[in-house]
Amino acid sequence: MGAPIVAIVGRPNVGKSTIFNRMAGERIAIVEDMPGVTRDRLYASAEWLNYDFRMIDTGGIEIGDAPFLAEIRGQVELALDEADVIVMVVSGREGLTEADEVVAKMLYKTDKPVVLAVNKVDNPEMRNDIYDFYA
Ligand SMILES: Nc1nc2c(ncn2[C@@H]2O[C@H](COP(=O)(O)OP(=O)(O)OP(=O)(O)O)[C@@H](O)[C@H]2O)c(=O)[nH]1
Ligand SMILES: [Mg+2]
Repeated sequence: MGAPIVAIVGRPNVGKSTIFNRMAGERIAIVEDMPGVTRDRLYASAEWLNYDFRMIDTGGIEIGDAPFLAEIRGQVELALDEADVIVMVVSGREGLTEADEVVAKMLYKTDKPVVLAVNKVDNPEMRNDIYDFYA
């Protein structure tokens, strides 16, 4: 059996590619402060606490019916099919958004384990803002 696969999903601009690059230990995915930067899925090997695994970075899932949004959602579906574990990333800075709910709905369909990661919690005070995400 190959290494387990972790798929990183979430709405645009929450920091998925930043986490992916950090875990991979190199700058594979483009990171920018604008939504919709990642479109195709990207793969990398990673190691954390002596566990070897593979990661898939995916494009941000957004509300809307533009053709590229449908394409990104299709790419995410492929990543979900391949994954053993899914990490859904949200942003503690912006809080819970409608797009987060769209992502969550896509994940209801899978029976694979989903871990919710609240990113952009940059200081201890911001920890108080994470509880909305229990929804
Ligand atoms: N303040 C703060 N900014 C962050 C953090 N993680 C990432 N960012 C910034 O958030 C912006 C978006 O990061 P990306 O990693 O490109 O986000 P993404 O989810 O891959 O975005 P898409 O590919 O467009 O879906 C960049 O400007 C990052 O530097 C964090 O923990 N705190
Ligand atoms: Mg990205």
